[in-house]
Amino acid sequence: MILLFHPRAVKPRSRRLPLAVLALAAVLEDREEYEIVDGNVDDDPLGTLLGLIDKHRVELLGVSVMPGPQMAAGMEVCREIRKLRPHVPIVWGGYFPSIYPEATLNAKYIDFAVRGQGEDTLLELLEALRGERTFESILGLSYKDQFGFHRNNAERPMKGPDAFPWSPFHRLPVEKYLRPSFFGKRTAVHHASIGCPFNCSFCGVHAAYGRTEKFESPERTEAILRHLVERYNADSVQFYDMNFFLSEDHARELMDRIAPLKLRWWCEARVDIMSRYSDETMQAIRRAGCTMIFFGAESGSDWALKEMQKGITTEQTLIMARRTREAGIIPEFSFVVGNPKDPERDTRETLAFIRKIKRINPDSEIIIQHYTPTPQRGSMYGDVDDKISFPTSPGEWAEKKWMDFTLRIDTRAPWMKDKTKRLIDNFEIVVASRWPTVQDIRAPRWGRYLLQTLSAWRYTFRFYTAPHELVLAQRFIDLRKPKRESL
Ligand code: B12
Repeated sequence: MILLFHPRAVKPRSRRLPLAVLALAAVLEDREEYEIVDGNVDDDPLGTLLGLIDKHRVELLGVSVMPGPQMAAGMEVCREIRKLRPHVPIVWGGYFPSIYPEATLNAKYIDFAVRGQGEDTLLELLEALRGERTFESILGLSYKDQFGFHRNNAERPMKGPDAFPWSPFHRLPVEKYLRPSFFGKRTAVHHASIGCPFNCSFCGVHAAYGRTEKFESPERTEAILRHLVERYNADSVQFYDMNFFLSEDHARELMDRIAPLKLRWWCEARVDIMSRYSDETMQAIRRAGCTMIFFGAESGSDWALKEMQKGITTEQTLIMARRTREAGIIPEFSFVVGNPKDPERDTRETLAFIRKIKRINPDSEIIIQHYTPTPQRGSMYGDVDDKISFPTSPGEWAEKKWMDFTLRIDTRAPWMKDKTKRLIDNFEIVVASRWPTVQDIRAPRWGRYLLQTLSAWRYTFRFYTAPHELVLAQRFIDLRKPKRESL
């Protein structure tokens, strides 16, 4: 039997269908005996895994690991399994081992790390464990050889989603995953592509997958969504693709196909691409149920955007602030503030830019994070390699300091003065109070009103220093922060 383990990543209310293990389950279905254990629904995943190991001949424990709290949860369970059932081989896959294969293999309790797309690598790893092929022959695999040396095989070229079967949703208690959100009462998730063709200096996607994006056919996206609607009563969906929209023709076809499903949905897109779309396409997107679009605006400085290789301009962000307002779609603009080259100037210009966006479209949701580098396949932008020494094991990544780094709470970046960090954090508190996110469906109306009233004078007079009263009020109301939904 193969065990697929998805360690706990979020609070129960933010639980979502675990797409990574579902994608792996799809290639095991009807071919291998397997079980999925998800720490987001199972309060005692260690006990469940041990029970399964004792009952079946378990050939492999596959663990899906994103950087952050999910990594720490996976680490704890795997350590125990190695201690209590040392005969079970353990493989980690997902963004953590893809970006940090060396740190992954430094853990005694991990035997293999799968980098990038995992379906074929998992099947080939099973063959190798059964003596049917060599470990050297498996693309995308990192492993320890018989002398304990780390071996990193060549990258695996990516296949498009259509090359693999559908997710076997019936293997999970789907109703537990369709949670209420701003978008609906039963919100599903879907990934209609894989990878990203862009090369932003701070992002982990091309570090894990290289620089291509492959799309699912619109027919298949429609069919999967229809299944989620008809079989599980999903009424809304979050698309997790890095770029839900690339070619305008593809977007139009997909919109025409999904409009009849009457879903309300959220997706991620780019301002450069969408600012070129026609008004008719924007309307088709709205008619198809698009409610909110997340845009990585990243900075209010064109020089910083160029430095980060983002490939967009501030003008395009402003265009999309206006066009989304006209179309009746809420834009969510995310910023990574404090560029290593000139963090003070970037911060100053970005804060002023956010104020400009709010004037054009006050409904814009704003996400502010510190610029946080992610190790890349090549050298890192901003000479970060010389300035930060990254952890060398999962245990070190799980320390508070590095958890704060991963969660972009405090990157402790050597280029950032404390004064600048404080300014960014205080500004974020003031903006989040002046416009409490619509995505927090639990925040009471009086709470929103209180925050708006308390913060109005600060925003008007640009006085962001020491907003203690707002911190207290946000805590009292327990205001949710979009994109910071971890434990
Ligand atoms: C969904 C998602 C989430 C969800 C949770 C998902 C979950 N694991 O439960 C939420 C919203 C909670 C979330 C939170 C965070 N996320 Co997130 N998230 C994503 C997102 C949008 C999609 C991931 C996904 O489902 N992909 C679809 C599946 C099918 O692909 P996959 O995960 O890559 O899986 C494939 C392979 O990796 C591999 N594989 C995966 N697992 C395994 C296991 C085995 C055994 C094998 C063999 C293979 C294998 O095979 C799979 C199929 O090919 C990605 C961006 C993206 N579009 O990829 C960011 C992303 C992964 N997140 C990221 C980050 C940073 C975070 C946060 C730290 C953000 C924050 N500031 O809080 C938190 C921390 C989460 C935590 N608590 O640990 C980064 C990670 C890279 C980095 N820079 O470190 C990404 C890449 C976003 C980005 N552009 O930077 N996230």
